Amino acid sequence: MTIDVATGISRILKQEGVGWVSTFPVCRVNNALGREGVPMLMMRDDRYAVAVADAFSRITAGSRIGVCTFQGGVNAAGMQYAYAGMAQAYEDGSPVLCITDGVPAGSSGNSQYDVASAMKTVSKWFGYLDKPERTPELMRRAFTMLRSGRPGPVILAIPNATATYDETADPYRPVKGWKSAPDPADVRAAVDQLLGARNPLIYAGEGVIYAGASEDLKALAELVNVPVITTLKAKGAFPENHPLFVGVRGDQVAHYLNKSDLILAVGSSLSPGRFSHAIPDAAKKTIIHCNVDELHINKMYPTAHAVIGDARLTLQALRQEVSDRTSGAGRTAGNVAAEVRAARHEALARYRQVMVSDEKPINPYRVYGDLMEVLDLRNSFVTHESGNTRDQLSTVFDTLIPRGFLGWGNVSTLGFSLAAAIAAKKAFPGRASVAVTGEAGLGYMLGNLEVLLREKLGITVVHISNGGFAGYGPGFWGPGHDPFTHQVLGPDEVDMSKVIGALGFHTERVSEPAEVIPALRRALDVNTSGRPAYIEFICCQYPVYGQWVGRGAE
Ligand SMILES: Cc1ncc(C[n+]2csc(CCOP(=O)(O)OP(=O)(O)O)c2C)c(N)n1
Ligand SMILES: [Mg+2]
Repeated sequence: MTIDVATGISRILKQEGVGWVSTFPVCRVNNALGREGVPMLMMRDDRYAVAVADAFSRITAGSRIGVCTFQGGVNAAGMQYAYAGMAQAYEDGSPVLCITDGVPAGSSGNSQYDVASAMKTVSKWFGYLDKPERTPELMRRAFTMLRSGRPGPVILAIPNATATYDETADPYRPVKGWKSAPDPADVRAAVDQLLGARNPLIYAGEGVIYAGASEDLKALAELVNVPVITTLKAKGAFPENHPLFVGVRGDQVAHYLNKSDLILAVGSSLSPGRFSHAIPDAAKKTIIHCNVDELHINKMYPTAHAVIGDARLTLQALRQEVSDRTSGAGRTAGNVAAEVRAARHEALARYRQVMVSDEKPINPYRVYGDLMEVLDLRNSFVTHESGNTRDQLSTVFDTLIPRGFLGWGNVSTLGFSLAAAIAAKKAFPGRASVAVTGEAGLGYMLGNLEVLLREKLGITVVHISNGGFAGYGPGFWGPGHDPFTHQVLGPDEVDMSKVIGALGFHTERVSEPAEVIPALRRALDVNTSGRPAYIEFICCQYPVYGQWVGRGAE
């Protein structure tokens, strides 16, 4: 049967199990999506169209692929705006599928902005559908890239969505996705080193989550009796109430990174950035780097042993090898768990104190402590914003299940938290979904709040309202690093709960510490009937949080 490209793409997306597509108009496949009955989640800007799909892929660990469409072609206004979302997805390695209009034959070089070369800088693979018959081929390649190897965004540009082809000539079959297992010799070499180390440390990255390897990570850590740190993006890959869990950031993490003589990195790129640790004295440590591909091997730090393959298969192979060598006994090494507990206790004491503080304005940590109290940590989703909410939550928030918390941002682009909370609601409708933001993140999301009402997405936005970019200006912490650009109108001048309440959200403004829990409970309660909530907590500026090793306060 002869169909047009847009219809073919819509049908293939259905075959691939895609349940909805986020978008901001226009894109020439959208009408076919509508006709074929693929629901569209219309965001209010193109960056959010990408961000919601991106976050859906992250939260489901790529087991369900987020798909978005946006305007491209010669009039690539949508793409120019979507670029921010694409760059973020690429930076963080998220397997999102972006479909856009391609520049039609005969129009190349017409616009100043070169669509194809711009998109190639932010994608794992860029496909240009230059012949309608290639629709199944390019979709197959797209889903192969999305489901195999190192995760990253894929872009498909469709120059002529109405061109037709014979659907029966090359029938589409869904793509499974493939994994690779590590070389047994590399596994043996890694285990030789691991069992010979005095103070090994496991450094777990997001690859563990994408591989669905949390249980295997736990099993290996227990077998070898080795403490575990996770990256910001991998927060939750290891249960944070586990006796071997050190942390994501803070003094206890610095202590273990400094003390370690061997680092077993699994599923992390080991890229020291603004929101990850540098490895102190890297040249004096043995770095065993387990990664899905070679891109990150010998990057920044010398890799002593690489183990290349899927994180789950790698962890299983390491575990088997350790087990064989030790007759199942594993590695005994003193009371590691007691040492970890003591280090955590000492480093977190100052935060635990303010988590129960009665001071006014409210200390932000009080809100986080109470949030942990109110949420079922095994059946909820929380994410941070760029700014202090990221730094503080990633210091203290206990994450018990993978993606109970989404940490994001190798570079963290403001405004992503709302997209993440929406994606979490779509992925797990029964879970409470909370985005914690400051003023800046809130500013980015305002236009998109309407979506929550229209789509009846029961999400709570928690605003740590402190009248400025905490830490940028002067305060008890010192002069601040951006003293000319830190103040915005604060809760004394603007009542955001009224502004957002007028839209139709359930809103509250809370200035009493004792009211934090009741207000959160009311918000989560209205969420269950599909009504979004916004709670403004009048907070003090308190830019205190655990540091990254190798970075000063920024
Ligand atoms: C798109 C983008 N531009 C700039 C930044 C830099 N930036 C990070 S946090 C921040 C301000 C955060 O202030 P606020 O939202 O009030 O949170 P607070 O730290 O006060 O809790 C800025 C400007 C960014 N992360 N993303
Ligand atoms: Mg602020």
